[in-house]
Amino acid sequence: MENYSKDFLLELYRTMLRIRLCEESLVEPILNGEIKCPVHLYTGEEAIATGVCAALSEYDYVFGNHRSHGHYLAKGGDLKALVAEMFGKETGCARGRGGSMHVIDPENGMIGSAPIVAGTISLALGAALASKIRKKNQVSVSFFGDGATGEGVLYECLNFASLNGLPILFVCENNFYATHMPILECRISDVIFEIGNPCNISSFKVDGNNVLEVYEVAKKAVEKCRKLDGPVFMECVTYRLRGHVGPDDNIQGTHTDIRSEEELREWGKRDPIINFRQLILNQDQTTESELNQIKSDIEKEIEEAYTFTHESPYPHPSELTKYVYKQ
Ligand SMILES: Cc1ncc(C[n+]2csc(CCOP(=O)(O)OP(=O)(O)O)c2C)c(N)n1
Ligand SMILES: [Mg+2]
Repeated sequence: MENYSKDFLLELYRTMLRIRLCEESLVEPILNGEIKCPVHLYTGEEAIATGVCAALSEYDYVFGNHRSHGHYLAKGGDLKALVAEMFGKETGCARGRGGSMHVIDPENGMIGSAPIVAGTISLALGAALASKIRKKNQVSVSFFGDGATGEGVLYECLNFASLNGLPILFVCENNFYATHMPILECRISDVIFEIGNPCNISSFKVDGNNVLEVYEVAKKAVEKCRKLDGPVFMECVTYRLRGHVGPDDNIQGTHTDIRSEEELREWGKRDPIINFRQLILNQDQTTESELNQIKSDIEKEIEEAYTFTHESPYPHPSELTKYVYKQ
């Protein structure tokens, strides 16, 4: 392990835990029906958004998908506005009109997310093209799942990005399932990073549950992109510890989670936050009490976000179509 400052290590820990606790706070309101939009939790995958976004500047851009709370928070998105969005409030990050799958905070470089699988990859590409033309020195990151490798637009974007030397980092979060479809039922291989090779894109396979490994590869990738020596492709291998949509596909009565108990147990042992916590404790980088303080500060922030949300109004019915595009 390189020599990281204590502040940096604690910041990585804080970011991952903040994502985890914020999302876990949504579980009860999802189950009791207070939250009405579909919610795809990022639980277990926090090291990817955290490691990649730690390598970015505030001016860089991030584009997400249907499972993007982690990308939003790691890029500096406002936590209060995220919670308010889940409850459909006017103070939400998409003014209560978008819900969990349309989280956005342009001021902090989270340019948007959308549930169409692979739907934002070409948007990230466009942002990277604009950055190059305008000589802005900004890097665009496109986060997508293994399921997006079944969409043609990804391959068009890889080709175009390489052909034009665009400053874009493709980050594939390979959690081995697309909804309830195991990867080997829809792909000839469960190894993804090689799809960058035919386009001469530097491509890497990374342990997506190891935040330092993600950060180290992302940092070099971002430097390469910034020099217009990119693009770069990262496959981050991970696993979701919750259901595809909602906290647990079984609890919700649908019994659609076909993953075995044993597989879940094995991946549970590779929890990115628990393992990183142990690593920094073992290396005497921190103490239990410091880590507990971080946790209670986050819990307080989340509590305040709920007060803010419950005190916020719903959008006025007269504004139902206000932001709907009309020709
Ligand atoms: C174009 C398109 N096809 C199908 C769907 C339905 N759908 C929603 S999420 C999903 C699976 C996505 O899997 P993956 O990209 O691996 O992301 P994960 O949910 O595993 O994070 C599918 C097929 C969709 N939203 N868009
Ligand atoms: Mg997947």
